[in-house]
Amino acid sequence: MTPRTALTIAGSDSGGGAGIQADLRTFFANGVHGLVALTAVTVQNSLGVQGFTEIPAEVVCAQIKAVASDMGVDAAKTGMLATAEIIRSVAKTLDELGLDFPLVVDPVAASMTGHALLREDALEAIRTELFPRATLITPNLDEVRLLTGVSVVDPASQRTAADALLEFGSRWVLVKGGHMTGTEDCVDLLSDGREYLELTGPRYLTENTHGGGDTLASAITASLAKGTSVPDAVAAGKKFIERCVAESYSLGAGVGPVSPFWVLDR
Ligand code: PXL
Repeated sequence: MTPRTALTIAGSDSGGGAGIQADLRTFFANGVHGLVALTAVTVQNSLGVQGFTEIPAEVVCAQIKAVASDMGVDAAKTGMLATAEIIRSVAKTLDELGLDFPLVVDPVAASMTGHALLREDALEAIRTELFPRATLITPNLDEVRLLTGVSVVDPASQRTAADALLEFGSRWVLVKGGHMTGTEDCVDLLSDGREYLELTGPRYLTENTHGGGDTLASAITASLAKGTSVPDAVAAGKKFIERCVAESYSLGAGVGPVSPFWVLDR
């Protein structure tokens, strides 16, 4: 039987833990066929990102058009987009395609080790060009602060951040609470401005969380490709990433990846 398709518009991680590598294995683990529009090639290992080269914007868009016109896209996600030009071109291409599928925008700004994955002015382009077209945006707390100026420290400020982010025009926002300190659990807040759904899960004591944000966003995208509602897709994605964090491993001298290997035993 032909599986549903999910498209990732994102960068490559030479260390194999984040970016399109994380997206493709997450799509596979969730039973959807992964399609790729590569935006950038990063040079990195567990110790950090040494640099990146972006793919020409017209090549990024040609990849999207090639797969959409022939194979069809049931859902898409964006990760590392590298430059404002790529972001503007992707937005235009999505419009040309009619954007008749769910779009998850993970506003990736920097790696966990603090290396910029976006050229300057590009975050503003994500906010103005992609958020209004997004079904769901999935910022972590650093990205929330960069995008809104709100520092999330408790449930009240998490709600303030959700409201501020929804002003940029996405249908739903998931304010991920994983980076909040002083809480025993990881509490994420999902909202469309009417519903405010708190998703609570365990916090695992591991340093090896490389690729965690990408894995969550792509697991959600896979569920959306299968026709799941946004709240159910986010709940399923959170369960998936929890297990991947619980089973993360160290590789290299720095930060190791989250792991979907457990699906092989399912
Ligand atoms: O996890 C964010 C991310 C996304 N995409 C690429 C990355 C990273 C983090 O390092 O390298 C290509």
